[in-house]
Amino acid sequence: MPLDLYCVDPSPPTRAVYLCLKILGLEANKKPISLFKREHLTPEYLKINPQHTVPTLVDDGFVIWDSHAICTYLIGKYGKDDSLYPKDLQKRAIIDQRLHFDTGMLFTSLFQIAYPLIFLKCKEIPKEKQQRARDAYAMLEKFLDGNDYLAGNNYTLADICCVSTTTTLVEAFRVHADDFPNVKAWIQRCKDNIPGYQETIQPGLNIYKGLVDAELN
Ligand SMILES: N[C@@H](CCC(=O)N[C@@H](CS)C(=O)NCC(=O)O)C(=O)O
Repeated sequence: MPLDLYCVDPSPPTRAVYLCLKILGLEANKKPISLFKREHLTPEYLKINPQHTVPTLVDDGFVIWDSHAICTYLIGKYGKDDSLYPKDLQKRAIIDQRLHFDTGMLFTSLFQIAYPLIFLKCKEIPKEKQQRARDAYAMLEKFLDGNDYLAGNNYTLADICCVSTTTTLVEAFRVHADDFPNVKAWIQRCKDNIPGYQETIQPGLNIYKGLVDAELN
């Protein structure tokens, strides 16, 4: 079962896949890509993934990209049970909603703040982008009302993906944690209770923090 993963350690979607692999007890051959060196735009990489995003998984010749699609594929093919992504349609629908929220709201907010900061050296975050990030935290806060995790009281793929993006957004756009107590407690819960969190999410987050700190300090 040769799994190849094109990856960037500081990238939140990459680290969500690292965590999913870890929970599933899988190993992938890591193929690091440098966005700074524009290796995602080489003809070789574009042949694999014309959308030129990272992560991309190649499973014995089968290619799939987008962290959410990669994780649901891995769980479906290699998961020993369906706890991360239940087969029950309504439970699954809630998780899917959170995954789309990750793409459409959390990651978009992060990208709009971090890309200009890290790649274009723009230190000012426009007010509307700050507001969008606050709106994203506020929505997470609501999803977590009465729940320990994003889709109920057990961690699922929704938490794996969203916590990777949220903790990165927190580095790029620092809000007062007391304004979002549910989010703060959820992040801590994920750190404490999702096995493999520290080895998979934290090292790349530290690199990301270094990139952001270099621009902000
Ligand atoms: N929705 C995608 C987002 C992937 C994405 O945009 N990754 C960034 C790195 S964090 C990237 O590859 N950027 C380069 C590009 O889009 O050209 C996922 O979850 O995999």
